[in-house]
Amino acid sequence: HLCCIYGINGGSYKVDNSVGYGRTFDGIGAISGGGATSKLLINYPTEQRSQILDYLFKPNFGASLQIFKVEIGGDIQSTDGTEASHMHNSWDENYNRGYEWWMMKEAKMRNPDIKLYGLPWGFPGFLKDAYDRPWGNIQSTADYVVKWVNGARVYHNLTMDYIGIWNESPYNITYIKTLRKSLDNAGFGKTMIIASDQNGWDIAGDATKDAELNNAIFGFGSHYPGTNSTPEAASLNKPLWASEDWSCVDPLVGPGCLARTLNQNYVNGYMTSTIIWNIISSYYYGLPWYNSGIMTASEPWSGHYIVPQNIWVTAHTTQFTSIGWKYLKHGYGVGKLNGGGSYVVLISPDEQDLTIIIETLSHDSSICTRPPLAPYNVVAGQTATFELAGILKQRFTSLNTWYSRIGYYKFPSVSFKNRGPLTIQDGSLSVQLGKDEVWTLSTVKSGFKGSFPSVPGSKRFPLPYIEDFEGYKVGEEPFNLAQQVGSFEVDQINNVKFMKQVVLETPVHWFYCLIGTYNTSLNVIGDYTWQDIRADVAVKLDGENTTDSVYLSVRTTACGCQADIESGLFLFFFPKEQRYLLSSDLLRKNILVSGKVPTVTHDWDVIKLQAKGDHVWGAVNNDMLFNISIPVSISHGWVAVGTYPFGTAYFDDLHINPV
Ligand code: 147
Repeated sequence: HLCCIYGINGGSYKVDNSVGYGRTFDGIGAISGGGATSKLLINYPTEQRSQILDYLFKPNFGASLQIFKVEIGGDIQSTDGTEASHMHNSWDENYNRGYEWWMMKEAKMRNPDIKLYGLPWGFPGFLKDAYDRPWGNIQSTADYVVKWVNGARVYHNLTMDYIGIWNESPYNITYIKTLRKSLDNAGFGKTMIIASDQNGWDIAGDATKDAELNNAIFGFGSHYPGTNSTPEAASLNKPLWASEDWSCVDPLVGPGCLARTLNQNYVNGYMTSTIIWNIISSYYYGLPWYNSGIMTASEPWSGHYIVPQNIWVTAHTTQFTSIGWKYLKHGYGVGKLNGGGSYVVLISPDEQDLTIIIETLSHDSSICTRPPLAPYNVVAGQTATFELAGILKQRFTSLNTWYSRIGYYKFPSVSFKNRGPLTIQDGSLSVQLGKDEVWTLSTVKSGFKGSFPSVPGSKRFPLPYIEDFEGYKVGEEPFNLAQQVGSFEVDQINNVKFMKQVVLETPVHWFYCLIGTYNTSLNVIGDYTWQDIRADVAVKLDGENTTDSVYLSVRTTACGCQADIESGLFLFFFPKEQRYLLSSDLLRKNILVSGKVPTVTHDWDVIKLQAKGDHVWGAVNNDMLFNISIPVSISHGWVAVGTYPFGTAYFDDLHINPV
């Protein structure tokens, strides 16, 4: 009786490739973008920056990611900010904007085999149709994406392996076919289309009815699938991916959600890749989904960073597999454990290496952000015996063991501990499994828990702060200024550098982010907890396509996709009309005070704003405009600048001081 040998919850599990293989493993990845999630990483001190990138990308060191997915910037707010488009306008092209190019090169430098995947969340305004979608001129939209793929090759020597459609937004079948043809025509026949990066598998239904569509698509990618796909999606013999998953903020359940998902996306849903949102929480505290990266590094001024257990949970799979390995078949090396949890077995193409990954995550320590998780039970202890058959039995006599226990309030965690070799006797191998554990048993010997001697301590955003933009190259996006709506880049006239807002019309917004439907821009900087603060900025409207008003804001909590409903003290200056207004919101629905501006130079005019205690005063140049009491609800926040509506404006000499 099995019950007497293994205990009531024990089990014996076949590991056998003589029946053939399951699907091919496509790799574990993570996403930079959707949006601006890596914003603060690029100006970290070089030493710490390199360490962080090692934890993410270096093989046999940390998360050792196998796929790197990035946002194709669309000049739109896409969760934590806006990533610049390579084409702000139909007449504009630039392949050096933002930080994704840089980050892809850092990834490739560490791991030349890492696969790259690009996906737009939104598109610049010139591609917008009457329904606020990019399908008015489908060829133009395809050309726009192909230009990005080509820019990657020409300017950065980066080959895009995969390309997506439109993040979590309605797809267009003609567009998918057109994109395929356009990629082929431009020589990118090897850049594969993943569709459709939505929640669900509707695209598979369309592909069953349309051979050309089916041929255009390499694999189906769904978001937050809750480890499940559909029989229809699985029937088409295409890779199925969880092309965005996880989004955990909570350090208590994040690693557990990840461990369960990485295994069970294959066990339950036949998904051969899981791509984690997001790769690194490098955005200000106070922005949405803070700490929702597999790592956190949001203090470029201090160099401080955090390496959470997520890194080591990822390592349990990535350090012992490669893209192209085969999963065994369900029931022959893939399945659920009798006492709760799951296991997967993968084998290298030459059949010389074998890796078993086991997780016993309980319900409460592995709840993901979405979807809801139905109740299930995991026992406190169970013995799992793996019975190798056929050539596997002949070939393998010992496996290296790596162990983690997911920590939560009751139990301390263990992360990626090497427990030495485990002997396989006559094809049989037993492990005692506790609850909330992750195990890797593998012939691969290169597993390694990377580390660095020390990490600098955490510090607050440094004050006083001065930014004159002279240290940047033209076209660069200034550090620390976290553009939320609109795109801001350094420009130069007569040897003077300054920051310019360059978006001229409302872009095609990301479907889930309605702030992108408004005609206004916003760029935040500093510390979300600032209360008493003084800021000055020089502004200028010059040349064509200028905006009507520019603003400086303090105590602003406006950010992300809900920037319209948050508050702040926004001092709007209308140079042409020589007037100002102070509102407590970005959209100027609540005006606190307004009036004339006595002196306007129409050259560089300086806006000054100070909040101290319950009073705020503002000035333009040397004229004090108001000194009034602050509504009690407006207590803290970043400093911000922006325009209303879109249109160009220059900003220079931003000074922030404590008061
Ligand atoms: C996703 C986005 O693709 C990411 O950029 C990021 O915002 C992430 C945060 O969890 O969420 O967007 C989703 C929006 C809505 C749903 C799922 C993902 N939804 O309603 O299920």
